[in-house]
Amino acid sequence: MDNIQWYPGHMAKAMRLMKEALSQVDGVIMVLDARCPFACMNEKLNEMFANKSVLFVLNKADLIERKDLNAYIEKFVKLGKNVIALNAKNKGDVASLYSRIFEVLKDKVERNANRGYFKPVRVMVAGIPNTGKSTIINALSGAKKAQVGDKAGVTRSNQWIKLDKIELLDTPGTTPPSFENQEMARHLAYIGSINDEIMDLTELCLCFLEEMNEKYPEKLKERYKLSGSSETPLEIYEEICKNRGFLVKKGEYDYERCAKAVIDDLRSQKIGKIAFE
Ligand SMILES: Nc1nc2c(ncn2[C@@H]2O[C@H](COP(=O)(O)OP(=O)(O)OP(=O)(O)O)[C@@H](O)[C@H]2O)c(=O)[nH]1
Ligand SMILES: [Mg+2]
Repeated sequence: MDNIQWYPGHMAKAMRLMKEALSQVDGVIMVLDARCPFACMNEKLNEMFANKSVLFVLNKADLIERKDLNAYIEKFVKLGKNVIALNAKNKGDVASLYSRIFEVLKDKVERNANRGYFKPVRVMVAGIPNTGKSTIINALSGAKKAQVGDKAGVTRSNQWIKLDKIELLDTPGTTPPSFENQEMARHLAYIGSINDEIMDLTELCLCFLEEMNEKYPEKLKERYKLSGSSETPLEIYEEICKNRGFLVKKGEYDYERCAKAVIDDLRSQKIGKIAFE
């Protein structure tokens, strides 16, 4: 498929405003999607936070198998990173995240305590679009203070959310100015971190079916009642069109409608738990 490239003006601006806010924060929570955490690593953000304490959150941990999650966690630990897995919709997980933030920022918390007056710890929440930054902030604060939505680019400006002991800065999701690794870019597209409108969804669907057919053929077969006779990704694509009745007219497949349905199934977890890396 064509190269994926997405760096709209609001992101360049968001990066600039994040850089400006950096001097006001004690540390950073970098929110990654657990299904493809390395694709979610925006090197521009990592560079920006080089001198800050960073806690990497593998969010949406409920969407992959435990063994895959453990393997990813191990990789981050080996790289010497602070890491925690999270299902932002699980209260116990959110409580663990809250304690972990204070653990990672222990020095800052102690320094604040020694000032003689109370100063909350201030944390920037950053990451590529749609990873669940705003959801995590709402979960930590116990209220719907930040806007959330299942598409890229919901948060459009920095917003401070103040809790008793901690202040969280919600930021807009940002991608790198260019994607050097197109396979990783496709993974971001699958999980809804790239605006669907800039891509050809039929090409994306074909790539997804190819990858699924290699990594999770059984899940694909089960979801779409495949006969097993289709071999190429295109044959599988057309069998899904046929099985689901996605036709423009008799004998002519509606590839577009099928692509939307398949991508929707993936994002609404109807195909099951998938680890892309
Ligand atoms: N299954 C699952 N879904 C989650 C989790 N966390 C967030 N979501 C969903 O992910 C979608 C995106 O959440 P947001 O909080 O808006 O993501 P964001 O990172 O703030 O996105 P931008 O503001 O666009 O950068 C929403 O539909 C959330 O309900 C999680 O741990 N598990
Ligand atoms: Mg947001």
